[in-house]
Amino acid sequence: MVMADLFSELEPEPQPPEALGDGATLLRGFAAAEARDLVAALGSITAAAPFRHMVTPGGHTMSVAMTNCGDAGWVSDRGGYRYATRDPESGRAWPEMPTIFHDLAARAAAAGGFGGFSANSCLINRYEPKARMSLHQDKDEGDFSAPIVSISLGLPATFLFGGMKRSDRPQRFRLESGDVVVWGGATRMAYHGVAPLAAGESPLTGGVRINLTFRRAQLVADSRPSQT
Ligand code: MD6
Ligand code: FE
Repeated sequence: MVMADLFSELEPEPQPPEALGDGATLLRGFAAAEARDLVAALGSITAAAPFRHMVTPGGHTMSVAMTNCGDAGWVSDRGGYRYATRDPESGRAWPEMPTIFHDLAARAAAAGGFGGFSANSCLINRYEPKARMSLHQDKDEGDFSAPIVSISLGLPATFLFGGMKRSDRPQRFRLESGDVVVWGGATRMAYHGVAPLAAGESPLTGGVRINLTFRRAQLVADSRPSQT
């Protein structure tokens, strides 16, 4: 194998946009060149706001560990799902969103057809083997004109992309490290989830998958909890 092949394996080339649905675009490899810097920036964020397993309003502990950075963070507890300006574990503001996070999310959104996206919230998801995200809609943001930008890092996962009803059979596609999904418009409320993570070893993150999900959340007051 020549050196060029070795490098291209470590850092996949950005691929042309693939439409997943009306307003939903998969940008394979879009974040590959910055993946290492994104993971490096997580260190100080998780030192200040450690990963934790949140509890759903129904009382289930989520298998995915989460934290946030930015002006608002998505949280869940027995009271519901909502955006909060402070980390409920510490009472302090969430760590600042690194500029490279914000700017990469804006560039990805533009590539997906949503110019002018300025994320004020980044939910950071950590999947250990067997961790999964059941089908859900992202509906706590208040402003649904802004897209969501989702970056995959480390171990690959199977993403489930369903329809407007929970019972619609989802399409399945593989998300690799460096892949970005931009999600807005007509499919903004589509049900989606992540299949149980297969064990593996990533040169970037070790035995886990990290997902960064950027949103524009309304911050008039801390948003009202939803219960579903
Ligand atoms: C994940 N992602 O990929 C979970 N939500 O780990 C999401 O729940 C998600 O990727 C809205 C838009 C894009 C996403
Ligand atoms: Fe989601």
